[in-house]
Amino acid sequence: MNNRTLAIIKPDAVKNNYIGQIVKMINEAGFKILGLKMVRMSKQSAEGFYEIHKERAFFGELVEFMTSGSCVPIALEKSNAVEDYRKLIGATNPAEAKEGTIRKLYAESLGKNAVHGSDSDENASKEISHFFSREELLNNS
Ligand code: 3AN
Repeated sequence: MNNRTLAIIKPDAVKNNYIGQIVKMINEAGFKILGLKMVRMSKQSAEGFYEIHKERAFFGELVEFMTSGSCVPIALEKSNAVEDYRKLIGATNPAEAKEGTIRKLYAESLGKNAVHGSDSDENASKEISHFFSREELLNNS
């Protein structure tokens, strides 16, 4: 069964000009792109998106970073999308990410870690809705 996940190319990777390389890796791993845009998130939008982390010590830093420049949210579809995309991006901390993963190749640090990936089907659906209306997804899907 095909399911969905939300990727975000974060401001560090956008600033470093890695959009093309990262989208290529996503394509080559067999994901279908349902939606893609470039946005500069407001503080309110970033706080809403990362609500589950609001009690964490790094929350302020995370919101500040995610609003520091434009990012590229991408809605993706594939069988086993959430798990397969997380395998493709590697561990949260790039120092622990496996060779050949997006974070190993393009992330700067634990905070500035190049890409986001949903952690469950339920969150994927919420996160896709955070950035995309139905009309903005492939064939209104
Ligand atoms: P992942 O993005 O791999 O799902 P989470 O959900 O644990 O990781 O963390 C969300 C985001 O918060 C990470 N992508 C990272 O940018 C940031 N983050 C996580 N832990 C830290 C930390 N200790 N210090 C700074 N930022 C962090």
